[in-house]
Amino acid sequence: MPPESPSIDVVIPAYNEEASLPLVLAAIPRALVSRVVVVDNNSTDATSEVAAAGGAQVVKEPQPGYGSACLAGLAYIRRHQPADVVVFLDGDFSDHPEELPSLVAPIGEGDFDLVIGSRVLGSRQPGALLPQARAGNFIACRMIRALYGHRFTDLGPFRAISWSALESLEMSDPDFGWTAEMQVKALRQGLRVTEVPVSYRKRVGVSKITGTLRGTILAGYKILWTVLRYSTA
Ligand SMILES: Nc1nc2c(ncn2[C@@H]2O[C@H](COP(=O)(O)OP(=O)(O)O)[C@@H](O)[C@H]2O)c(=O)[nH]1
Ligand SMILES: [Mg+2]
Repeated sequence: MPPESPSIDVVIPAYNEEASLPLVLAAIPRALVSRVVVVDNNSTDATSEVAAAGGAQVVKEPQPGYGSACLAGLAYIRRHQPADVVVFLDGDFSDHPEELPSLVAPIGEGDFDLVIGSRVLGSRQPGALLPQARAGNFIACRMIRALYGHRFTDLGPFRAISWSALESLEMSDPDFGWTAEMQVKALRQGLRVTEVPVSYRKRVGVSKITGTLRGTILAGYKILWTVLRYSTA
């Protein structure tokens, strides 16, 4: 039985997010969080500096990619006394960090191992979730349902997972397959997964993934491939 109020590490992958990161860091309910790790992949702006000024532990990862950044954050945590739960959060201020308690609650109550913040179930500012992201999510969730028999509504980045469950997943995706990999591996391993609604607003600064044609194509391809790949593993 996990404790009622688990200790929490927050991992934020960030690439050129100097404008949004201070807002993200200020909105995290710090009293509930042991440590915030910002993973910077060769940003050319002041991402690392604003992260440190906002009280985060800065980890630098030369290998580019969303998954590589998350892996580097986890490697750091593994070496420095992991908390009970890891919360992943983007650095763009699209998510509402103050909603962290509702993400962690199902784990703290001992009922679940992985909790996905669903932007589809939550309230979205018009235009916040781009049409290509909505379509990609929908297709990926349909495929997951067909291949794994579980109904997700989103592959959102704001999520909570117990450290022990996360370690058992042996995450490996270096880029856009990261979120899907976590969800399908959790299903394959029979982890207890659920979703809670989260709010979503337009990001501060420039999109690196679904706001670009290249990012959309690469992410769409990689996510669907990841869903397929682990279905036969
Ligand atoms: N460290 C790191 N962070 C990244 C990389 N690509 C995107 N991010 C971060 O991942 C999050 C999501 O990216 P974003 O540009 O918002 O993509 P979108 O939500 O699809 O528009 C943001 O916090 C980005 O700074 C990367 O290569 N390395
Ligand atoms: Mg974003």
